[in-house]
Amino acid sequence: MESRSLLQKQRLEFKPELPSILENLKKGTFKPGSKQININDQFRTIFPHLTGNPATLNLCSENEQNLLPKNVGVVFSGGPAAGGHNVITGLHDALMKLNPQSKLIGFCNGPKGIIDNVYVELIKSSIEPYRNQGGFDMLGTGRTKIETSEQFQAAEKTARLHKLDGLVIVGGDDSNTNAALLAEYFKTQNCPTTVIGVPKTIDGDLKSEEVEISFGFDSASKTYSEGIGNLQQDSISAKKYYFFIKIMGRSASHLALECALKTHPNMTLIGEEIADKKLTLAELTAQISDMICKRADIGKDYGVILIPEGVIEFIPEFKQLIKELNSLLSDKSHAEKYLAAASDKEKLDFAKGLLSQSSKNCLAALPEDIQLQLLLDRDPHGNVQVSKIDTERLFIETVKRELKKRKNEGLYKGTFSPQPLFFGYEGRSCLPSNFDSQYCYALGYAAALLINSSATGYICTIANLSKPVKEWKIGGCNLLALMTLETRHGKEKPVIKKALVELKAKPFKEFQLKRDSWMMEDHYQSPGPIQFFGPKDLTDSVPEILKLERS
Ligand code: FBP
Repeated sequence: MESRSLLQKQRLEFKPELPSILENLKKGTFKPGSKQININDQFRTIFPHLTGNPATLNLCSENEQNLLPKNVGVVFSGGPAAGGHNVITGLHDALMKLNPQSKLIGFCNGPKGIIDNVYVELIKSSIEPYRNQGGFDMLGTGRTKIETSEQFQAAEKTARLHKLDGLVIVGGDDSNTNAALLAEYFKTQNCPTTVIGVPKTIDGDLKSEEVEISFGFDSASKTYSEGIGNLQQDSISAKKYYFFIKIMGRSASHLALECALKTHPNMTLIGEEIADKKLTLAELTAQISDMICKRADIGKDYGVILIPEGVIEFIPEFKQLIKELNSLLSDKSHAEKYLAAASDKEKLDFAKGLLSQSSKNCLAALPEDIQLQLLLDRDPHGNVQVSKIDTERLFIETVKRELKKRKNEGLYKGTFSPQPLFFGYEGRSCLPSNFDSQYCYALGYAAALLINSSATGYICTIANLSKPVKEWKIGGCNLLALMTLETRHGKEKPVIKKALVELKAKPFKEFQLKRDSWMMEDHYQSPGPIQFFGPKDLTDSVPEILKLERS
């Protein structure tokens, strides 16, 4: 076994609790739920087989059945998220309970492993060292998108070679879009492999009425909140720094909102609210500066500000700029010329030459390194790589300029010492919280049962997550129920709709109610590290947004 700390060894012994419905697996049967889905007509042409399937499936307990062994493949896709290993241990344990002759193989380093048929057989001894452990290192992960006809053919070849009854794709919105396309393709080719998705992403943006939350969100938000709580204590003790903390989470601000509800910082920007109010960079800078000035007036030259990493995509002038840059970089001939430019300066000049005047002005007003970060290559799904844009430094720069101006006008008398921080990757592979360990273990069982019932093009769902584990309900949701049409790389594509922060929903309302008092009065809370031992309300706590949404 690879090296494990004392705590990691203790975690190997943790036994995730199982929902009551999973106690006798052989009795488990899926029945169609009553929900209807409105399917976009264009989807009927793209997904002729999946459109006919029920929108939801619910696990019920019926007569015990004798089940045939299954060959199942599993792959991690996209960024790591705590709990992924338990999806595999759950899948393995459930398959063995259903029929010990079943076989599980894991494809390595993401979807590329399926295309290139790079795999490992997952047997009891190979999965044991990963129970309740963080990361995706059992298999590795990657962001390759299965999109060309050669890649689809290669995936089919691999599925047939291993006589796979089912393939489980553990991924976020883009990876589950891929799962739907693959499920449809296999059906078209009469390939018997069914495809099942598992909702993974720390971002929390893969959710719907049926998918209550994605796994990894709880552990990531707890990890960041520990750090935020510590910085707040530092801030109120040393009384000299403003911490500008960028919080990972791609476009959606769920993680920043969750951390704010857990820790009560002085200010938290919410991208979705910025878009709704059409707030410009200048207006946001003024808001932050106003708070700093008011706090300085009562002798407070310190504080904590949370900035969601995707905020830049919601500021109107940047939204337009990014749209123009995306279409510019998706044009093959432009992209080639851009890549051929010898220096960063030439790259910038080339891009500026193709932008509208307003976008050119917006880009030119930024520090040069941030200009270049905006021009970075898109990820394979066409997303701007927001984790690589130093938004926290951008705000520090604009606020610094504004405070200098106010000081010259006699409107600000404080001292401004900012510290930029980024909480990101450290939250993706931490030891999973009890919530994520148990949720993922149950998701693995759900995937095994869906494959056993030959369902395809479904994402595993678990309902009642804010209730005790025993009361969780297992199901599947037709991936088409989560899809919409979006422009990617300049073309309309079916994609899973990113779930953004709902400004009318309870979590944001709760934050809105409290934030004014947090701004001036320092109601800092330190949630501390993820707890694995002790009272259940500490060890088994669920995300605040889940509690508020589902109560
Ligand atoms: P997934 O959507 O694949 O789960 O990844 C989420 C995420 O961690 C985002 O929060 C972040 O913006 C991005 O991945 C970073 O990607 P990379 O690992 O390629 O730097």
